[in-house]
Amino acid sequence: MSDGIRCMWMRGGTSKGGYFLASDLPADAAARDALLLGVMGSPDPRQIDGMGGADPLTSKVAVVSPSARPGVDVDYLFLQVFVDRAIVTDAQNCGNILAGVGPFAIERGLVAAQGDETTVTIWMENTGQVAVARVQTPGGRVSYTGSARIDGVPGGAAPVPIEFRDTAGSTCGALFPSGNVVDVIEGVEVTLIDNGMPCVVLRASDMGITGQETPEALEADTGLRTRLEAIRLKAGPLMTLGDVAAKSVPKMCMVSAPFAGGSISTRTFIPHRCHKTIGVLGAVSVATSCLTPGAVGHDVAVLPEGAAKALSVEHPTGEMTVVGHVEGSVVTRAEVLRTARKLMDGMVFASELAGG
Ligand code: NQM
Repeated sequence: MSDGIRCMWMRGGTSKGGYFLASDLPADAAARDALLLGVMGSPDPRQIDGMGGADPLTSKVAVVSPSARPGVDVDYLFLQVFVDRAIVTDAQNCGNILAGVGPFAIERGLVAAQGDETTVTIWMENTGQVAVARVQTPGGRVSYTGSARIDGVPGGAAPVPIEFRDTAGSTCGALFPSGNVVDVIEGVEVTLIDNGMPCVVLRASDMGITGQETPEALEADTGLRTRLEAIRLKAGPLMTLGDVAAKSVPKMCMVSAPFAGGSISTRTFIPHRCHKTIGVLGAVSVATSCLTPGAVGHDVAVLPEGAAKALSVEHPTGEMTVVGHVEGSVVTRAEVLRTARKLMDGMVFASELAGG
C-alpha cells in the first residue's frame, strides 16, 4: 500500500491504538482487515514493520463514523489486531480504546464542542450498546491535560468519565449465559458472566496461585496457562460463543481477596497474555460477579453499602474503580473514570506482508 491512510494514534485508558474515520478505510471488511494487519505489522511477535507495540493492549483499532441513530452522536467499531497471528476480530468490545473515541470525534468535527465539557453518546457496534463519555473542551477545544490519574498510566490527564447502560449480555445474550451463577469446568468452580465483556471468573486459589503474582510470572507458568486455556475452550460453547480457539473472548479473570485496601484482587488473561491492569468492561463484568450472591468473587470481595457501589478492582499495577448502580441484586448501569491522550495525527503507511 503506497498511499497513506489518515489516522490518529491515541492512548485510550491503559491501551493504545489507531483511530480511523470509517470513511478513510476500505468499506470491504476483508480489505480493511488486511490493511490493518499491515498497519500494525502483524503477524509478527515484535510487530517490527508496523505501528503495533508487540502487545495486544497496543495493537488495537477504533473505527468511528457519524451515527444515524436517534440520540447517538457516533458509532464506534472496535477491532483487535492479533500480534502474532493474521487475525483481526470484532468479536470483542474495548472500554479502554473507547475513552479516546469522544476526543477523536470532536477533533475530527463529528461532534461540536458544547462549552467546557462535551458529552459524546457512543453506539458500541460490537455489542449494540450505548456509552456516554464526558470530554473536557475548554474554549471549544479538546483538552488532554489535567490531574485525573488512572493506575497503569504515569502522570495526570483530563478526566474522561464514561457511563455504560444495559451492558448485560452484550455478546452472549444473557448476563449468565449458561443459565447458572456457578458452573464447574475441569473441576473448577467458575462464573460465566457477560456484563459488557464475556469473562470466566475463577478463584486464584483454585488455580494454585495467590493472586499477587506479576503478569510476567503468570505468563511464565505454562501449567497455569494450559489449565486456563482448557477451561476457556469448554466455557466458550457454554457462553454461546462457540469455538473460541481463535477468539479473544472470553477473558479469564482469577480473583482473590483484596490485599491493597480495595474490594477484590484480579489477575486477568486476555486470553493468552496477562493484562498489566484489567479491561474496563472486563472490570465491570468482574465487579458484577462480585455483587451477585453465590457467584465467584462474592465470597471474597469486600463490598460497600448503598445502591451506588464503588468497587475498587485491584489489578497488577493498581486499581480501577467501577461504580455499579444496583437495583435489588441487579447492576443496572456502571461508571468508570478513564483518561485519553492524542499521540500522533497524520498518515499511516501499511506494509503489504499480511494483505499481499
Ligand atoms: O474490557 C483488554 C483493554 C482491554 C479491553 C482486553 C477493555 C475492556 O484493557 O473493556 O478495555 O481485555 O482485551 O483495553
